[in-house]
Amino acid sequence: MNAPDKFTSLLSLTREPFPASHKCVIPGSRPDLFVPVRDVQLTNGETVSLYDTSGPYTDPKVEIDVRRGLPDVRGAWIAERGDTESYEGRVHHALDDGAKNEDRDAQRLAELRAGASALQRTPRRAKSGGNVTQMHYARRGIVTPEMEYVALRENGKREWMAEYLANEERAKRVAGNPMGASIPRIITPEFVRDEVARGRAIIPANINHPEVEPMAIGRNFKVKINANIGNSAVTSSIEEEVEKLVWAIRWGADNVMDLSTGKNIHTTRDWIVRNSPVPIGTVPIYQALEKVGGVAEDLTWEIYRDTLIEQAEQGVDYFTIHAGLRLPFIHLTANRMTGIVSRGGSIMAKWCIAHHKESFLYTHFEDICDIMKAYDVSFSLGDGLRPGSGADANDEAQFAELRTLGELTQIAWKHDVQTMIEGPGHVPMHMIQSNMDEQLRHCHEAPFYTLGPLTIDIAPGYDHIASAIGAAMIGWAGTAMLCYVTPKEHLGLPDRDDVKQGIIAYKIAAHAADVAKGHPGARSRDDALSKARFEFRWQDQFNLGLDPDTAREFHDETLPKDSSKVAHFCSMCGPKFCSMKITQEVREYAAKKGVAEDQAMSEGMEEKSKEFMAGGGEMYIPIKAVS
Ligand code: IRN
Ligand code: FE2
Repeated sequence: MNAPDKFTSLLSLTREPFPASHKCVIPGSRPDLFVPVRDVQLTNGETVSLYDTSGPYTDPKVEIDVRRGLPDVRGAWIAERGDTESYEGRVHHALDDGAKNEDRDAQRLAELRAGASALQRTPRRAKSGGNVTQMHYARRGIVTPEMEYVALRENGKREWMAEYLANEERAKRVAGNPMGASIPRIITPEFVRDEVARGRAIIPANINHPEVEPMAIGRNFKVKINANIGNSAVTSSIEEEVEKLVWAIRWGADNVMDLSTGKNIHTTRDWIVRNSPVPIGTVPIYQALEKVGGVAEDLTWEIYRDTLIEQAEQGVDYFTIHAGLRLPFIHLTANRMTGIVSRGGSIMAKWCIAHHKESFLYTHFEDICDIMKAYDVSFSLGDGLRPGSGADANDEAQFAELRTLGELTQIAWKHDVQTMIEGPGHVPMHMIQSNMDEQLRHCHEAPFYTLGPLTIDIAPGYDHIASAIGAAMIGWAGTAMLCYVTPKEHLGLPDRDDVKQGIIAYKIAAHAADVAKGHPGARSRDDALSKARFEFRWQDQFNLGLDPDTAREFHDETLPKDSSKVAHFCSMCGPKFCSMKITQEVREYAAKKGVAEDQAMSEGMEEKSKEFMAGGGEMYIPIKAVS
């Protein structure tokens, strides 16, 4: 069978390792537990280890065949717990979804089937009536390998264990964080267990997704970001969706949600889950709606329940479920500027109104919990009533739903089902803090996961920026995961470049929050980069950045020569007016003359002023003069 060339070439492009980087591992307490990190080799001999979400894709030593899927990370851990069984799932029957499409040519269908069946795994579930959630283990005092993995990953240091043992005191929580977070200096497996047990963090890791590299979402951990991908009826192919996944995690997406609608939903998801080292989330109501031909009123609990099971068998790690949107809340949106903007929310509102009945997601919530705990799928309780404009922010509809999500959290926790809470949306800056306050008040510290929020509504084409501002603020306030927004938000489907722009904007927001929250190790990357910048180690400056390619390209634009990559100036100020260069000269001057730095500064400035006047007194140096 011919592999589509376009895909192969795209994928090899994305597998390019980062410059001056290689994948290394932090070994854990057992031989099959090691956490990958990206080591950046600096020109001064130092190495900086970075948290890495890209899985094996950036490791040229690993052979990857997307038609077979990634190797297992945690298959043995799941098996040795002895509490699951494999069974004949629904995966096979669902393969034909969308097969009736007239426009599908036979060869293509055969190819898809062949690909999908190679990828299919026999599903597992908890042995009858059992519970296999990380929360269930945590609450019984069990530290799972997944929890240890998370601890190693959050610390990001090889020597953490030695450091921990040498000074156990330091592992205690640090007080005094301005936003009330309590991140310990050293994150231990026991700390992770405790956070999961009390519901303050989740580890989304379906037992049918053994390929996942475990990660945690919680406010005492690094702030995470989610990228949405997904085909719609008209646009992309399955291969392109896998490519988008690989591309998204390359730039740092911690989680990816597959929001596919239209044809081949099931098969697309098989490809994505089997090839994903990051947790995958979905909104199952989208597929359920496809099954009833797009007519919301025709949805039933049974169709929805079967869809949950089908996706749980495939290995989806968390489900957005809009169960807090209740019939009595719908009228609260009547006078809104922008009504109901959530896709899932509007589907459920339509169903409730058509039948004048309470939402089946709400009435069957405990039945849903039973499915979640049999596979360890986490709840992402949807915000169907989030505001779609600044004008609607923090209104009664939004908060009535939020309070209901709090109620549902307690029901989920009764079943030991891991839960996070989705939040807005569009919220002006001065109203952001109260969103976090209300969430903490009503949702019992379950992790908050927000979409932005967009701080203003006048930036179509730039909503990744409008929303990253809000995301940084709410991340600092304690939100655990930020759902990215791309420049195409409100306008169209994001392409490859939009996905990257959205992710980088959100990495900025998340990292800004980590630095402000004092997450151990967050600032060290900033420090390493600043040092490189001050010492004119250009390559190191590029390579430590979030996007080395763009940094290098921008520098090349004005100073293309290789020699300028070691030059002690840049094209902004030119060789004579570089503030950093001057500071270094002042320091040298002070050392040489044995005078204090501020005295040297004024003497040095005087000299510089003479030099400046002698040079013609021009503020801007023509590019030619410096290249
Ligand atoms: C995140 C926070 N609030 C909403 N989200 C994301 O929006 C959610 O995780 C999913 O990716 C998408 C669901 O959109 P609808 O169906 O609520 O519009
Ligand atoms: Fe919006």
